Amino acid sequence: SDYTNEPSRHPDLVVNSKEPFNAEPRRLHLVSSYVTPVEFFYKRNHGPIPIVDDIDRYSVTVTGLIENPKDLYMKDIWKLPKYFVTATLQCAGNRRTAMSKTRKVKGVGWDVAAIGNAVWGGAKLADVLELIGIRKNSNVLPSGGKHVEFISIDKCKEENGGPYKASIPLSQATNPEADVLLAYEMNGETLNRDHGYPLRVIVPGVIGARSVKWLDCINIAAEECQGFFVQRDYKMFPPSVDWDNIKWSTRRPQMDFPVQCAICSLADVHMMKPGKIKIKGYAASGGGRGIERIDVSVDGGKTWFEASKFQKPGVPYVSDDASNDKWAWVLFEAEAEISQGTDIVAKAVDSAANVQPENVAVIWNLRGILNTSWHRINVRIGH
Ligand code: MTE
Ligand code: MO
Repeated sequence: SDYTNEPSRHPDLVVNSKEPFNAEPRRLHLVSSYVTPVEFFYKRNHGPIPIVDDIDRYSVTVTGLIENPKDLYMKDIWKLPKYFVTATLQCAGNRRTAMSKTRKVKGVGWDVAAIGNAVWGGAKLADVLELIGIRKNSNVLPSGGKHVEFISIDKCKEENGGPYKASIPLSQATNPEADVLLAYEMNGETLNRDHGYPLRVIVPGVIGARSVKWLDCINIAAEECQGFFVQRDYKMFPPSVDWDNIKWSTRRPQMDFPVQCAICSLADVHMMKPGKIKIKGYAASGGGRGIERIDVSVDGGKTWFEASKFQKPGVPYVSDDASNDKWAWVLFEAEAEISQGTDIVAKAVDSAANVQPENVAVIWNLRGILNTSWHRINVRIGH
């Protein structure tokens, strides 16, 4: 494959793999702002970054189980009502490196920053599908169409040189409330090449793997996508399954991400003098569920207190407030007095009262996805 035309990137990113380019920001950069700057937004790729240089000739082909297949040009997409959706994108592999410490897993290693929050601007997929005659809130079409598949123009070795692809149910794609976007803007700027220029899918509340970048084709199908990343990757297996006994077809592709949180103001091992410590991080849940609470412990999990949380800086976040960005993370902050070596722990509770597992061992899985175990920082007293 050809990696000679990669875009330039911020030098402060932590590069987890160079080709394909996979990188995340440093922890502190991640929680410096509610909306993650584009240059500090994690980049997750499976091949070289495609180049689309003639925007007038670029089109998305909508095809499959529909009467009139159609090429949609950017001018057709731009004409549709424009929506801004603040949504957190999280890779299912976020925190994979820590899962490997229990038992080795397969995949690109990530610290806690394979996640970011952006304001995505674009057309609603429900409006795009209406253009080709598919009604809002359709569960199944007379043709048997039940899934919407997104096919990219990139080339991945997992697909034997073919494009990255994924699908979502038609019901989600045609539900305007699900806020699925064909996005052409990120934080008010034209989407850049790393993040999917000229057009990408954003599926809020769902693992990043379904938000296909560099969209080439939308295929209406009876079955979910049969591609590698849907059928043989991004599935959650129990700890008993390993590479010698895995049966991919026994599990469903992961969609919503579970409740997650991480401390971003401290390294895994934090050296300090006795005194005050600031604990800052993020919490997020999938499916549009809000964050009810973030519990923090400075005695390794024996006793807990609540962190303060916010989306808009200076405005306390209340989990059921209608003005919240429902697809977005919340940032949290707490302060404590530390006099001796200890573990600082954070865990979040979402609006459905879902909680995070205490240990990574109970959710260990061979692909190392969805590490949502309590986030622990080891504090040592010294210089
Ligand atoms: N789309 C294409 N075409 N190719 C890819 O490799 N990676 C997916 C998804 N969409 C990918 C893709 C994965 S696994 C994630 S987590 C997100 O894009 C990452 O999006 P980002 O790089 O904009 O952060
Ligand atoms: Mo991902």
